[in-house]
Amino acid sequence: QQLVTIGETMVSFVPQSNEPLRYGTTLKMCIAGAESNTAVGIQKLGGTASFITRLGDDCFGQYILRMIRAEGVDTAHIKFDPEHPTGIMFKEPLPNQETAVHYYRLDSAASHMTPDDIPEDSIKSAEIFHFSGITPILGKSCRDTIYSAIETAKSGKTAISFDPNIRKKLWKDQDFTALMKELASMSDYVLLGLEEAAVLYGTKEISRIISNVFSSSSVKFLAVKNGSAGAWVCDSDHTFFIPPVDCRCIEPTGAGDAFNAGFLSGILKSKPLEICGTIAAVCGSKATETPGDIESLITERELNDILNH
Ligand code: KDG
Repeated sequence: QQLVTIGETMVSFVPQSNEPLRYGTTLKMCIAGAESNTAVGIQKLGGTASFITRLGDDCFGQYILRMIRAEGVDTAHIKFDPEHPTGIMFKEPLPNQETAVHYYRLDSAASHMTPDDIPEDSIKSAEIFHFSGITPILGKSCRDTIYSAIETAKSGKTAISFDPNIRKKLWKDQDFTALMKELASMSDYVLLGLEEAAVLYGTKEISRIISNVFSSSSVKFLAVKNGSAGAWVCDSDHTFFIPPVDCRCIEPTGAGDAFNAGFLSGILKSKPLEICGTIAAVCGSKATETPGDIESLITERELNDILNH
């Protein structure tokens, strides 16, 4: 596969109206998970992706497997854990067009992943190993799993792609800033939000973010995402501002993962850096047009139609 990624996928219950959950709004069953979102995004853009996780041996785990496999993602290395449940989450609309997330994922199957769950060959044979900062904070065994996958990627020719995906709700009272910075410094591609850059590097000034991130010699490309205000894509010598793309935003969760899928699919097709940024911006903006995370990830044909008009 071109891209391999490891993470937790949850069943996500998505409200069908703007009512707060405490009034018993109708919910639709969807899937959510930063890494599986990106894997599905790559696959829809004509690439090949493999997703590694543990699911509970329950109806939710079976649903997630069906959903991911239906998109063509390689699921051969997904394991079912008979002892722990599949994580679930609920989205709740907030008055200011933002979304609150309620997690029920403590002690989930995915949080019990271990380095033994990761087939070395599939990491070594991939062009890119992508992960987010969510997985290594799910627990010690998940952290070990990610470090082991990084080591395997580094022992081969697999590029490492990292998005810190900071979820303060999961950080609770722990500070994972140092861990996130270390993981970024070990990566080839660092894809992060402007707000996340401010948390990690104490600045929102793009030139200072660039000098912080590129102080590690392993980093080759950086993307800084700023939602509806656009993005920057950089290598150590060039910075391109990528203007925002028009969309009819309904719910923004997952836009960053879609941006990553677009960016990495451009890299996989050896496109110039600025074009990778443009593809990423189109994918990210279009991903906001449905309430779920993956339903509005665009296909290669849709991308080409947008780029050509
Ligand atoms: O990036 C979107 C993710 O945040 C969402 O799909 C859920 O992965 C998720 C998480 O752990 O919050």
